[in-house]
Amino acid sequence: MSKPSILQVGPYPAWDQEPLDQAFDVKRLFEASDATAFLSKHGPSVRAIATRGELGADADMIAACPKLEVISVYGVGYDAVDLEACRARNIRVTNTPDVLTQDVADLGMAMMLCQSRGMIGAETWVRDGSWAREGLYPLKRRVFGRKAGVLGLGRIGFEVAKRLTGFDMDVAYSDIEAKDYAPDWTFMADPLDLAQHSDFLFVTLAASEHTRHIVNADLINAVGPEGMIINISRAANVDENALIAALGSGALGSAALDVFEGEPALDPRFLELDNVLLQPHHASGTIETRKAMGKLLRDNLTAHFAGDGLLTPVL
Ligand code: 8YV
Repeated sequence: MSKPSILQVGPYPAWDQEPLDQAFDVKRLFEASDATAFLSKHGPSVRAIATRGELGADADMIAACPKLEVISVYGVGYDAVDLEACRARNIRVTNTPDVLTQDVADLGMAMMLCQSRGMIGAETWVRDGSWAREGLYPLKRRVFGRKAGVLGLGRIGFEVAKRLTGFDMDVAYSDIEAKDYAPDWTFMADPLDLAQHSDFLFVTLAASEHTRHIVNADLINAVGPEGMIINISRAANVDENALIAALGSGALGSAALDVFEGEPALDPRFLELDNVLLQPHHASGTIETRKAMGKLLRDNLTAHFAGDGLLTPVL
């Protein structure tokens, strides 16, 4: 039997590429110099799309694949997949939840600690001889015992809140409704109340058109000049213009960001700011998690073509 044709939107590590190539007839869109011509040529035979969280699959890509049955996302976020186009054609969608939760929460903690304690500057202080020349590194703000807010108490937000409890923090969260699995944390229905409460505001919401710019100028200003916003979700959840303005004026103390509008390009104004920690969208980027994500992506495709139920369906 011939192997099903799949469209691969972005690269994967070699340990994923090899088994993918063995199981499927893989059409590598990311290697094409002319994506439109590539899609016109190969789209008609494609039965599945293998993509990544931040790359997704837009309406044009889906339309170019008339025999498309399933989209498998390497990532928990599927906001970049046009779900309406999928629903209209009964195309299944899968993602890779759970396997990445702990690592994403860990990076959130690392970003908070790194930025609050000025670790990047401290490293430079040692390397460039400032320590020997000028003495003690400037004092920074503590983390433990302060107030934290988690905006979106899903899988990742829950693990973030759990870790914050370990820092003896006063933890509150905001979500559509209070969660019965979070009895120890204060529920605040209004994200603005959460921002006012927070020295550290974690953005852990699954992105959708409903959450776009939910972290707006009012929320950012409510976190305030002593506060920090940590975004490990999607850039679209935060109004970047308002964020850059508040970081520039000091209305917001600092930020730590793993995601950017238009990434991997980013607004050059971020590079001018010394109160923001910039990370290259790698919260799930450990060898262990990426291997698990790759396996789950393939297992979903295999299950689909075997006629079994999808392991982690979105649609
Ligand atoms: C990316 C992500 O998929 O899980 C998500 O939603 O955005 C990430 O895990 C990862 O960076 C690989 O591209």
